[in-house]
This record gives sequence, C-alpha cells and structure tokens, in this order.
Amino acid sequence: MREEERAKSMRALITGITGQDGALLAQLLLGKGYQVFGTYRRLSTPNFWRLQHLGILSKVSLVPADLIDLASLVEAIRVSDPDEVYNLAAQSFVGASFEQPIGSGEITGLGVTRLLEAIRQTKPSVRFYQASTSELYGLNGVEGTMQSEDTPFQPSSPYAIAKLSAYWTTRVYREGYDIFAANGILFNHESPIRGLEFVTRKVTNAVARIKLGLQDSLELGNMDAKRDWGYAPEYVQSMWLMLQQDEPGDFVIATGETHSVEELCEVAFRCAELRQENYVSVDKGLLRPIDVKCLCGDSSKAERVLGWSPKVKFAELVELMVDADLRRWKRWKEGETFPWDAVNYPDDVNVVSTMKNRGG
Ligand code: NAP
Ligand code: F7E
Repeated sequence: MREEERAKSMRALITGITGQDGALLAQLLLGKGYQVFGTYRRLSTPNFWRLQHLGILSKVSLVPADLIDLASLVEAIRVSDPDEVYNLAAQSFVGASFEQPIGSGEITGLGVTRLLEAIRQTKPSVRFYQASTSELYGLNGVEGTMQSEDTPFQPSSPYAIAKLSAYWTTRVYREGYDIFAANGILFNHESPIRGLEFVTRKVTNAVARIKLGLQDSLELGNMDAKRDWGYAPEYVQSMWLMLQQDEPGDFVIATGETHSVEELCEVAFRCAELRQENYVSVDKGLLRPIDVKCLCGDSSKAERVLGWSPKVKFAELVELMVDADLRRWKRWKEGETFPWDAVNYPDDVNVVSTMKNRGG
C-alpha cells in the first residue's frame, strides 16, 4: 500500500492533546489523513484553546482519560482502537515538580506504566511513543559538551526522575513484551502556542505587552541557564517518524545549538526594538532548588536513521514567537477577544506556598 493510502486507514491516540505538542501532532496527523483521537482531562474549565486556535477541534475525537486512572486508559484504548499511541501527557513543568513531587511522579512517571499496561492487556500490537526529555541528562548537562543517546542520565528534578522511570519502563515493555515502543529524547521545543509559564513564551509574551504599553517589567529566575531551543512543529514530525521505522529505538531530537536565558531576552527585546536591561530583573523566588546548567543535543542518529534535521534555529524561533505575540496583543487592543491562551496563574503575590523557591 502506498504511504498516503496507508495513512488514511491509520488511527492514532494522543494523550495530552490539549498541550502544545499534542495539538501540533494532531494537526500533523490529520494532514496525513489519520483518524485522530485525543485524551483530555475533565477540568472544571475546558482547555481546548490550542485545538480551537489551530482550527482542528471539530476534526479530532476526544476521549476523557487521566494518567492517574488505569480504567480510563483501558477505556481510551478500547474506544479509539489505535494503531499508534503517542504519550504526550505529563505534568511537564519542571518548576512545579518541586512543589508537587509526588503528583508529578504519579502522572509523569507511574502514569506511563499504567498506559503501557493498558496497551499490553488490550492491544499490544500498537506502536507507542514516549515523550522523553533532555532533562534526563540533568547535571550531566555542562558547558562544552553535547548529549546523545549514549550520554549517561543524571536527573536533577522530580520531573526528570519521573521521566527517567518512564524512559526505562518504555524500554522494559519494548524488550520484555516485544511492544513497538520508542523514546523521543526531545530537547526544549517552543512555538507561539507554548504555555505561558515556560521561559520562551513568558519572555515573548512580555515583550509584546511591554511594546504595546500593557506591562512595564519582567521578572525572571536563572538568567545563566542554557538550553537547546527548537521549533515544536518540526519536533512533532520526528515523533511520527520514530513510529514508522522497521525497529523501535530511542532518538535525541535537538538543534545542536545552546543559548542562555539572557541571550533569549536580548534577542526577543531586540525584535521589538527594545533593550532588555530596561525591563528585566531577577526574582530570586523564581530560582529552582536545582537547575540544569546547559543542554545541547546531538541529533545525528535522528538525521541518519529518520532523515530528520532541524530547520528553524534560535534567532528565527524567537522572532516568530515575538511576532505572533505582538499580533495577538494588537488584535486584543482592537477589541478582539481570543481563545488563544488559557489564563496564566495569578501573580506570585496571590499564590500561597511554603516552598520559597517554587521555580519560574
Ligand atoms: P504541555 O503543553 O504541558 O501539555 C501536557 C499535556 O498533558 C496537557 O494536554 C495536559 O492536559 C496533559 N496532562 C497533564 N496531566 C495529565 C494527567 N494526569 N492525565 C492526562 N493528561 C494530563 O506539554 P508539551 O510541551 O506539549 O510537552 C508534551 C510532552 O513532551 C510532555 O510529556 C513533556 O513532558 C514532554 N517534553 C516536552 C518538551 C518541550 O520542550 N515542550 C521537551 C521534552 C519533553 P491539561 O490541558 O488538562 O492540563
Ligand atoms: O525553563 C530558566 C529555568 O521552564 C528553561 C519543559 O518543556 O523543557 C522544558 O523544561 C530555563 C530553566 O523549561 C525563568 O530555570 C529563568 O533553566 O522554559 P523552562 P525547562 O525547565 O527546560 C524540557 C526539555 C522538558 O522536558 C519540560 O517538560 O529557563 N528560567 N527564568 C525560567 N524558566 C521559567 N519557566 N520561568 C522563568 O521565569
């Protein structure tokens, strides 16, 4: 069967379809002709703004499920009867994992065991993608080194520890039960629909608001941290590619460039003809108890085996995010209401926590 015809008969289940990657992957798979199912949590306020923004809410089938709840996962596999499962659901914010280490472990770690067990018991022929992360390298991420599939892991947050468990669980189900299960070790990837709490979007959103007179300052945490930031729509393609291989494997996905939070601010403010030093200050409450210093990925295996390589690099990424936020806030000033972002959490002053260093 030709590639396009095969895709038209394919069914995919995406956990975490309401998140950045889930929405972008749904868009990609719909474009290939897949029937797309996505799990969502029954929150008190629905959270479908990304799917609405991409114009695909009516094109996907939504399945209520929670990684905490095994029965809901079994049901999700049953009703969607998928050929491919992409596990993108997680408590994905590193800072919050210090506040809620047990909940993060339950969802981001043990949740993956629940999902794999649901697959093993109901449909072990599915192909499974696990959203692993560069945070696994943790304290092994130091200036002047690059991380590949062979670099040892040294996780340094409750989030990373949970993801480490999930990484190995994925390998155990692959090697022990012969399930086609792949780990994508993705480095940071961003887009105009990134959550407002992550540093790129926090900065680009603030730059747009400052430029338009809606905000006058920006507080950040660790300005020295360096990350390998890529463009999320390209990264979701790699997820799909991993599940089209003859054999399952683990792949690093990254740009191979690293930049500091300081540089991120410089470039973002410059895009709006502003100078960051006039607006940015450090709030020590946003420092994490431990922070990964420097990550820079070597994705040569992905290039060799998957034929995947990044196109959009740091400066272009920042510029496109600033432009998107400027456009949104201009439209908002003109009176348009928008489903673009769920409201952010209230300012720190309104958050009650005994954790001093909550992590930005
Ligand atoms: P995201 O925007 O935070 O999305 C996370 C998704 O998980 C949301 O749809 C969320 O649903 C869902 N979720 C949270 N808790 C859940 C639970 N208990 N049961 C079911 N669903 C739950 O994250 P992302 O940036 O798209 O990242 C996708 C995945 O890749 C995550 O696993 C993340 O850890 C991993 N990852 C991300 C990056 C990156 O740079 N973006 C890099 C490496 C790995 P609600 O909308 O209901 O909250
Ligand atoms: O922080 C520093 C912060 O929260 C990046 C997740 O998608 O990527 C993401 O995790 C850096 C850190 O992303 C603020 O301390 C400074 O050093 O945007 P972030 P992250 O922690 O790298 C990985 C690959 C994932 O897997 C995760 O799911 O920026 N930083 N000041 C700040 N960070 C935030 N959020 N807010 C600040 O004010």
